[in-house]
Amino acid sequence: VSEKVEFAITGMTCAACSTRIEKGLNKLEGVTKASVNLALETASVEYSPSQIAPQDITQRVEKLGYGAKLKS
Ligand code: 9UX
Repeated sequence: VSEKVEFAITGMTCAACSTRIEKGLNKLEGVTKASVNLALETASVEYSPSQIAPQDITQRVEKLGYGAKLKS
């Protein structure tokens, strides 16, 4: 089973920021696909709910130094 969520991301200034976040999220156990859109300031993440929760993803983004807010 896989779920898809979108986050609003703040604090990205250059393309390397979005790449950093993408790599960081794709490394998380339970994340099957993460893609970050710099222009739209969004991250779209597919994950497996039995392994990880959206809050863990938010936390990871914050740990990388950016802001993340779950879009409902
Ligand atoms: Mo670009 Mo982002 O030099 O953390 S990587 S601003």
